Amino acid sequence: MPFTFRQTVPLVASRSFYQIGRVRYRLVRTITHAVDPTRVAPQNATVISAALRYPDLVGPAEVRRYHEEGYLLLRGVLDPDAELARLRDAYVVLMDHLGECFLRAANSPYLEGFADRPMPERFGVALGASGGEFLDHLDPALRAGSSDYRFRADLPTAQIPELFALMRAPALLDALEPLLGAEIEVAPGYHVNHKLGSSQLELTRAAAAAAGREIFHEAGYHSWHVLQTPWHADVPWLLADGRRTPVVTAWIPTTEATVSNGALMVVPGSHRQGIRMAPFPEEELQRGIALETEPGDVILFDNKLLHASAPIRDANSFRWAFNFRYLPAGQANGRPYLPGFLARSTANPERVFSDPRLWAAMWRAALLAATQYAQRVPSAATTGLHEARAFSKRWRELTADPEGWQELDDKRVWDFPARWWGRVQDRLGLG
Ligand SMILES: O=C(O)CCC(=O)C(=O)O
Repeated sequence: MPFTFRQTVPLVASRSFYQIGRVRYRLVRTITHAVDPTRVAPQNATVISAALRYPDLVGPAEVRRYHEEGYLLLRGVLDPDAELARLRDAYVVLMDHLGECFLRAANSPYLEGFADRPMPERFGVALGASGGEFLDHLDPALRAGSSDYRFRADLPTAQIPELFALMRAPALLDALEPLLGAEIEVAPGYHVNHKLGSSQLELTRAAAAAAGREIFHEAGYHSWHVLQTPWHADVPWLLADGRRTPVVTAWIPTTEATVSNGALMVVPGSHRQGIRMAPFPEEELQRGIALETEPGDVILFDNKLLHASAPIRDANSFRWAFNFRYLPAGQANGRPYLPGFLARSTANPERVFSDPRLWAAMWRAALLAATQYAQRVPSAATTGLHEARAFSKRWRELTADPEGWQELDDKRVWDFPARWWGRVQDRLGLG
């Protein structure tokens, strides 16, 4: 059965603040975030209609608000029936194909009738039967630096032309240009986040058990994708040399995202506190607001902004969002071993990257190399600024053009200059 979107409803939900009672506060704190999940963006939140397109969509006032609040919620930037639908449809084909591969490999009883299940169930079953490995192909950037990451060249990759096309969508770049300038690079780290309702999660666990796999066992990773996302900022996951780069995340829902099914939550202004990791002050998290969105809306936010997802209370919901990251061209992106590309340029329009097949080939080469030399991908947590700079510089030299990426399976690319590689090894305990 093809996946159909739930009917979107106008945003009439209360936008007023709710006080958190003492007892409930404790309960919420234990099971979700220390904020009232029913609290949605108040009337004066940074919400902008796309009735007028760039330069009116993000003008000087919005740029000021972005810097003050750390985010902008832009309504109707993308066309849900064109740009988003194309990607969604192609992604469903990819997910189904990958799902079937993992189900066959696991000899899963869930293979029977798989194609007849609704899409959210197919997703849940594939996730469970693969023990989460399914996600490593759909969203490789988060784990490609982990020592146990494995890219399987025999399976399809998420680098499909429709994903590339959405990353370069003119309306998205128009909205970003006032924030980043006219030279815009797409960062290598993109993510896809599905939030599963309890009925799908049950199926996921059952499919995992049938395959003898564990799921949600690894601190953070699979849980981050499909359970409630905990409060965090994105910046600490970048290598140290990328942490001062003004990265903007574009969060793009393909389904409606509400306070009951995992809307994105943000703490306005929290980006001004600099680079931080959990735990965050309770009082600060209580200022968190949920930003309800529909397909076509885009949330832009600073990578130092604290964000999370709202609890998933609807048992059958399936919230699905992509997020892409953008930065001013030429600055350190914090993950130099994965391929980004120039998406817009006034200075060098001829260098703007437009070939989805080449982009896919670059990712393939990068993921194979990261798999083969996994223990040599520097950890963001332990690699100092000096080493990070040297590492990025070397990768910029190696991969300045697509040829460089194609040659990454050559072992020599991972043989770093001994004078600083020794220090990285010491820090990582690899000596
Ligand atoms: O979609 C979500 O709920 C969270 C996405 C996110 O936090 C991230 O990828 O950094």
